[in-house]
Amino acid sequence: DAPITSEFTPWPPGLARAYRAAGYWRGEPFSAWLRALAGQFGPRPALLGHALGPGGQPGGWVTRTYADLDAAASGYAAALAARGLRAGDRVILHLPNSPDVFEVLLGLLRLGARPILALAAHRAAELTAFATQAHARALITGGHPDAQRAARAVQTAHPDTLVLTVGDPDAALPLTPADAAAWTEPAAQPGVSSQGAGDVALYQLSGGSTGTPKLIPRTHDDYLYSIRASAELCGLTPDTVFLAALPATHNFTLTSPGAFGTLHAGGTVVTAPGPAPDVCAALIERCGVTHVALVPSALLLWLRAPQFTPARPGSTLRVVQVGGAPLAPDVARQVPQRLGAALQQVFGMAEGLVNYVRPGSAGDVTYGTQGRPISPHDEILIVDDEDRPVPDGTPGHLLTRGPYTIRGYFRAPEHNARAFTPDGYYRTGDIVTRRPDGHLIVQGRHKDQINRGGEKIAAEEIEHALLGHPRVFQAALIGLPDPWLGERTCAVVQPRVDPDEHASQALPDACALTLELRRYLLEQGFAAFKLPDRVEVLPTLPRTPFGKVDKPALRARYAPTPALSP
Ligand code: J2J
Repeated sequence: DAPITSEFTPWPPGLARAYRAAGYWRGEPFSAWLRALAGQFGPRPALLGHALGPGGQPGGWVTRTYADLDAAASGYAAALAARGLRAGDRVILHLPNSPDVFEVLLGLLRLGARPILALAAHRAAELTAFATQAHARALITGGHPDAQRAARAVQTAHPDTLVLTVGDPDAALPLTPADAAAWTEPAAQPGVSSQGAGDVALYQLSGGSTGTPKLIPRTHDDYLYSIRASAELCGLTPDTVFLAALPATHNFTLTSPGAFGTLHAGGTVVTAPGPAPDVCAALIERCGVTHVALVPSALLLWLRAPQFTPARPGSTLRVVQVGGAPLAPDVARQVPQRLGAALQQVFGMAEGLVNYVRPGSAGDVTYGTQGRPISPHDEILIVDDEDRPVPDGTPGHLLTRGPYTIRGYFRAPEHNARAFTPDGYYRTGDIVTRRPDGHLIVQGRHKDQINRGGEKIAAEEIEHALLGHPRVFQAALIGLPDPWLGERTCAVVQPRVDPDEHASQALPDACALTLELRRYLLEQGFAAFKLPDRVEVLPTLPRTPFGKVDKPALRARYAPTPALSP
């Protein structure tokens, strides 16, 4: 096992004091936050949706009030404690969208265990990597056969990791909430808080650009600040009904302002299994949904769906938030007319910084920018390749630090040295311009990551995996423009040549290799969204003068010519 190096990089004490003095960090952990919400909004509906059922299939429709949710959190905390889990334990949370996700998540937070927020699409490769890095004590998953298979693979690699299954009473270790009364808050020791709000509450996941996915430690103080400030900035109220259609534990869906922001305002969260327009249209009508968060690829589907276009008279939908990937201004402009709701652009990242277009902004801001930071204490630098600030309007690298942006990834000292400046700015990897009024426009990316419809793929992770295939000598994963997803992936492979057979050997057929490599990556346990959409074969990969694979050259070679693109 790797030695424990740096688990958490704190903010400098002077800044931490300033963030407390400004009222951003309130010293309140999630458990107390939930207790206060239950006191304030007790009988109001907090969660609606299909519970998780046996086999990972949707179970019965449930309505949970704030009081129910608080009780469920205590019940899960007690049940987890009965399984031997303790405050500080890291636990992988791997559940499909359902009210259960939030109940279990809040139960873990009440216990003081630290959830690692896996995506439901993750499989054995990702879950095992999290378990390995974090020495996870447990994996909480659903009964779907794919999830159970992935869980067994995690357990094979880490026999000590407990697998607990939600929604499936026949599972080996089913997880159901105990009686809330079974939970007693750990006695506060004088001078020591059992759950300091400055401690790590949970781990978000980085979209990443390296071979192993990085964990993002978020504290109670910093995460709750971003949630509260987001809810206020977006004007959420107890009448807000938020549809969680994207993966529930993704930073956008959970906190911008998302499900937690909605709970903070006393509103109602409705869970959808995914963003499919037919299912979501039915939920909007059934539950009176007012707000939804979408990635651009999902928005494109909604804009063309007969359920939404033309906009329904009397529809309750008021705000469609779009973020996670670039949104073309001409698509943005279609939202009010076609969906009958306002557009709000959101440009955020699990590492922290979130930018919003403020509600009611002028058209050029609403449709043509990705907003400005939440906090007056968010520091923004836009710099050239030598870290020198560029003037407004000139594209540059976006660097940021502030009251809810991390100072370091979990146990990744070498990567941290590259991903942060010596004075603590996070290098986002995004290329942006700033308007004189402070609004940011995302222009591109300077990180070896592919944004496939909002789902982030670290090229290196898949390149490494492909090298394990017997026919692959070198591999480069690139993104190519796609009208629906924004980008799709292409693996360019330099095949392994048998030295006995000489160079006269024909190159393998790209079509056959596509199927073979996709199957191989599935067998290796990668999430389906990471499988290359296309595979190309070259006798040698082009190199830069420094010997790195020349990805711009590969993109130019395989991208559709502009005249042919839609
Ligand atoms: C272009 N690129 C964007 C946007 C994110 C709110 C919203 C999104 C995320 C998210 C999030 C973009 N236009 N509007 O965590 O709280 C790309 C950038 C960014 C990366 C972060 C939130 N909004 N992006 O997408 O951690 O490249 O968070 O650095 O998944 O997505 O990805 P992620």
